[in-house]
Amino acid sequence: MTPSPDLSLVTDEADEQSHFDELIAAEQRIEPRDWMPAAYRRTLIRQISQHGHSEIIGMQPEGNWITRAPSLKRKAILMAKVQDEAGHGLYLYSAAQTLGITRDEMTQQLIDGTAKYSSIFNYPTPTWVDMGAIGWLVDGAAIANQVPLCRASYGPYGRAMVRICKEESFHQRQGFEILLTIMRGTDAQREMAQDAVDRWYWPSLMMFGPPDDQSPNSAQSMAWKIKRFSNDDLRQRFIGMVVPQAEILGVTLPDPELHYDADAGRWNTSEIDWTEFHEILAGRGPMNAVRLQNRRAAHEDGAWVRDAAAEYTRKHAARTAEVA
Ligand code: BYC
Repeated sequence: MTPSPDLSLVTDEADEQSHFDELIAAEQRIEPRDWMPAAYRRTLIRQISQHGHSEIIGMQPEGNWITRAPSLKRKAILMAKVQDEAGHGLYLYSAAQTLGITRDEMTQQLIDGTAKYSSIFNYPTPTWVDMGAIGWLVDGAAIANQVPLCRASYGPYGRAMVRICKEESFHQRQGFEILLTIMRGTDAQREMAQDAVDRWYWPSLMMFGPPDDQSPNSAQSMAWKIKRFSNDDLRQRFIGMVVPQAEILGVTLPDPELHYDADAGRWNTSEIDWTEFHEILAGRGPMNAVRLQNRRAAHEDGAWVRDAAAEYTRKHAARTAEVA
């Protein structure tokens, strides 16, 4: 005899789904113990863990300059910024862990190259002025992308983003201030600043992801209110933000086509080099191999710390059991 299907389970699942849909429609937050569709959970794990990896890998291009910062004050500021990025990585990994993935699994995906991290961190930082350009443009793009994520429908992600955005906004200002100081210097310094802006402008625009018509995840992520704006809309906002700031700095954005089309209400730009973007995503950017190699080496060098912590936990549990 064929067993009859358990209709109560079907109804439960349908009820859970409609409760989830109602929460999303009412701008309520989904919390870790709430029911959620498996694909929503997978998307969040993908985005939050990749975001965490970006913060951790993002420590390298600037960490490269801590020992060579031009003054004690600049060194202290840069160290604080890089430490903030480690903190952001940890908040994000913690948020992802609430969805059922472990920190070990995420780390493994990063070091074996199966998880992505932001394309932007695969470019070199050959000069001190790059610290200014990164702060201004890269952290500026991060803010444009991340402020809407403070309203992400998943509670732990949205709450982590609130603190992260506050710190990013300090990072952006320190970068702008480095550039402003250098632009008030000699002609050679101004040329260095322009060169750094030329190198970082286009990669910053790529941080927002592929164009909307080539972004497979956007529609569903926006329906779930994880993403609040499309990749192209956020890119437009960012351009609107940096154009007046470039004027104040006295640098030129390296796009001769850039102008505001008042009728369309949009910035017109030259075509972004998406081939370069896809090469980087495929692991063939200028610094991909170095970034991953450094991360792998740091993980291996830290093995003794993990072993010691595990051994301490084991001994502590054994002692507690003895006393009991
Ligand atoms: N780089 O369908 P799409 C920081 C991938 S940290 C690499 O549009 P989605 C900072 C995308 O993952 C900056 N990969 O995807 C830190 C997807 O691949 P999978 C990091 C990219 O998720 C230290 C595929 O392309 N910020 O600012 O809807 C110092 C198709 O894309 C990139 C975040 O992570 C990219 N640029 O939208 C200073 C923010 N773009 O996973 C600064 C949170 C796309 O399907 N993340 N891809 O294999 C997001 O907002 C979204 O995930 C994205 C992409 C807008 C990035």
